[in-house]
Amino acid sequence: MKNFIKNTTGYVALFALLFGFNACDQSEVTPEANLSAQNSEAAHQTNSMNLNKTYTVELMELNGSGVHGMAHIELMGNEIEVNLEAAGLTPEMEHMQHIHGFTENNKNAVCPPLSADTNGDGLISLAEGVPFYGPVLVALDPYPTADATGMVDFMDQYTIARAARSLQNNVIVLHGMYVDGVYDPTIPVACGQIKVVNQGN
Ligand SMILES: [Cu+2]
Repeated sequence: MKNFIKNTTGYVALFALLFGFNACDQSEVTPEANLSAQNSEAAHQTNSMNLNKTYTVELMELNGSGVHGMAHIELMGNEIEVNLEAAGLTPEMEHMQHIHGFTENNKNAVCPPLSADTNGDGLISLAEGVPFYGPVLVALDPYPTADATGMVDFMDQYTIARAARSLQNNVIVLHGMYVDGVYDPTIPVACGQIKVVNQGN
């Protein structure tokens, strides 16, 4: 372990992040590490912030659904942890939920305005929203089923592709409600822009 630390000082900080111990408190400190000890506390903080970005999403209703909620996303390398709570969903039904966005450079996803309803039926369909929020980038599955009061409390982790890592260019969309007495699992019922809380620097 001692040689390991000497030879791979750079990994120590990484392991500290991954496994929760603080390398600054280790008694086996190399001379090299001692030289930089005065800066180590700041370095640890910088490293951890560079590796973790946090985002919030305020989910607001679409199509008069009455659905609202909040999501919190933590990005660690190419992994995200998504915590999502929503209310006002159709009880006891499964609700698809996705991160939507565009993979083209500099094209930002937005939540669709009323004018997205191009066929004028009073509802923004999944397809009518696509020009605004783009295709599905990350399916937040297995999709939750709302409880008897229409609430969802969801948490899961995903590996995401490089194209999805500019999370603030994307939105989260929740789907599924009754339309004319028939449950439409695709229709958008809530949407929210992903916003950066911690830029990571
Ligand atoms: Cu979707």
